[in-house]
Amino acid sequence: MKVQFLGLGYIGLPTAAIVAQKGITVHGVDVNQKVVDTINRGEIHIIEPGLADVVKEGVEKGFFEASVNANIADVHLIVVPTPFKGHQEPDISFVESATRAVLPHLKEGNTFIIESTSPVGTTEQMAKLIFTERPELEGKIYIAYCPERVLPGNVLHELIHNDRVIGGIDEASTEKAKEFYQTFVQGTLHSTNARTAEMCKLTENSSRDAQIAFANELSFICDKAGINVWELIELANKHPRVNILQPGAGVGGHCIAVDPYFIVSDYPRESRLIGTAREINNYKAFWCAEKTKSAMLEFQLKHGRKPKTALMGLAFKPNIDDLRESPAKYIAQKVMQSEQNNFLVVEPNIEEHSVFKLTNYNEAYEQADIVAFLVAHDEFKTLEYNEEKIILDFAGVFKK
Ligand code: SAJ
Repeated sequence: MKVQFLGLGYIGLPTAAIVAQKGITVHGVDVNQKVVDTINRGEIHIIEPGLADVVKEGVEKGFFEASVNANIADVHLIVVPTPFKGHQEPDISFVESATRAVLPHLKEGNTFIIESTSPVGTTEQMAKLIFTERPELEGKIYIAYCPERVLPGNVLHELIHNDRVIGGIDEASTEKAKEFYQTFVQGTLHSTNARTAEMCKLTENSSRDAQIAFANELSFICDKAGINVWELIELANKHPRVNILQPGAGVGGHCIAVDPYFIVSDYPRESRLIGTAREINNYKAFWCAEKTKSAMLEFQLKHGRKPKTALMGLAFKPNIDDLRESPAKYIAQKVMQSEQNNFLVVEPNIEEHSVFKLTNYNEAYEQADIVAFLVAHDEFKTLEYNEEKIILDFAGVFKK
């Protein structure tokens, strides 16, 4: 069996490497020549624990090679990004161009699988495209959708152990796609149709977004009501059927803050809760920035000098070095626009940053008058609560 991956990013590359580890021949395709060259040297261009070794092994043993051109294979996987265009509308043009790249190489008996997060109907749309361009293949190839659902930082483990939802355009396609995933997945493979599988991925992340929005809404209410939101949630969660998530500085990353819009843009009237959750979580970051600015102003009025403000954390969630789509970074940028000089920016998971001058977290905590915790990194939890400082604990660092 030969397997071809189109897209060698955060999901495509680890999946390709794991398949190659099984002794299956893998051809990886990426539009970026640099990415292709890096992989062919047995190196990687992204950060993910353990990945470097698996890629190196696959390349050295000759099971994994990359190229900018698509080729013939038995199984073709589309694992490219689906960004936004215009006003938060999903852009499936990468999925389409990857499909077009595979088109001339498709043969009878091939399996074509889309993993990219996609709006409902994308797989059927790509099937239509394939059968319009290659009508002789109608009924002779297998087409399915199977979303990835791995957590960044734990990708290698989750790719193998998580359950997968697999939806074909017909039952034969579902079965064929399952055969492929059986080669490396130890979790259960659940069968459905393509539209349900597409919606399932969007539902998983929208559900998490809505639950975080509930926690963030509680944080607004508790701030006004003079209640410690962390204590409140802990107590409410003592109920056997209540499980509230944690408020924070907002929702970041490339999935949870993005995927709900794939539903909202296609079904705006039906998805009011999902859309409102997005608004609440976006507003949370703005609210944290405003709270920090007010604290700085109050300090200046009271003490007759500008405060030193520590901004603790820039990553999009605790204990990672990923700053993309990070609410903490947005807050830091927003707060620092209004004032000059008196900031200490902290991110213990990165060495340096092109825009922010970084300070060690202990030093920043010691020197600052105002300390805004934007991410609950483990390092911050080792700090003693200091009554003399103005502490804005947006991330629950000091929750009991
Ligand atoms: N967050 C909170 N409060 C919480 C939990 C998270 O504010 O109680 C925030 C985080 O700080 C972060 C954001 O939400 O800013 C997202 O973090 P996350 O850990 O919930 O998720 P991601 O984006 O790292 O990965 C998610 C996962 N989806 C779910 O847990 C439903 C992952 O399994 C998916 O594979 C991934 O999205 C994806 O690729 O879609």
